[in-house]
Amino acid sequence: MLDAFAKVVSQADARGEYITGAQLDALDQMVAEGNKRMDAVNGITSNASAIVANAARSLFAEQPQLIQPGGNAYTSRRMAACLRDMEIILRYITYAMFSGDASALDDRCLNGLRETYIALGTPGSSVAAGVQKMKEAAVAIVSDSSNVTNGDCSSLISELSGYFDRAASAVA
Ligand code: PEB
Repeated sequence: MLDAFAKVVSQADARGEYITGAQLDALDQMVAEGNKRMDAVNGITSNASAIVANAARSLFAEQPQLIQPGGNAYTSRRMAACLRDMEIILRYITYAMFSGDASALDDRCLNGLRETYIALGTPGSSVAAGVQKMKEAAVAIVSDSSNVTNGDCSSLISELSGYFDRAASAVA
């Protein structure tokens, strides 16, 4: 599991080279803008239950077969597993956002997840649709400029969106 700093070190080490000026500049920028990143993580983390519940509600409204008898989220056991899965995926996305690197998300959550859903008979495309709904909610929270010092969050938001897209395409 790497963060943005450890990633640069491991790449430099693999090539037997010093850390480049461009890499230092990028990390310097990340430190300088660290408060925005922490605010983004905090905003998602403290609204996690609402993000998950609203995304699930909206997914089931669009794909009602999931909650009908025989559906993949039918019975409270499967419904609970589904909400739990969405929460797990969201949690790993917050780790990626916090560390500025996707490796925690990749290695500990997404690796093998598609195969797990195939084995379970759970439709990965529906999980991906749920992840996209969580993305919309998370981006709205991070973009909300009320009660915070205003600044440009566009690159943070595209990084964040990228982690959701990565999770969605890993299972779709
Ligand atoms: C992944 N999900 C399920 C299982 C596992 C995961 C390993 C099987 C074991 C169990 O039931 O607990 N676990 C999960 C995860 C990690 C992990 C992401 C990462 C570290 O360790 N059903 C739907 C929706 C979707 C869904 C489309 C969006 O209709 C999910 C939610 N996951 C779902 C369901 C089950 C499941 C299990 C319903 C139960 C399947 C079953 O037993 O029939």
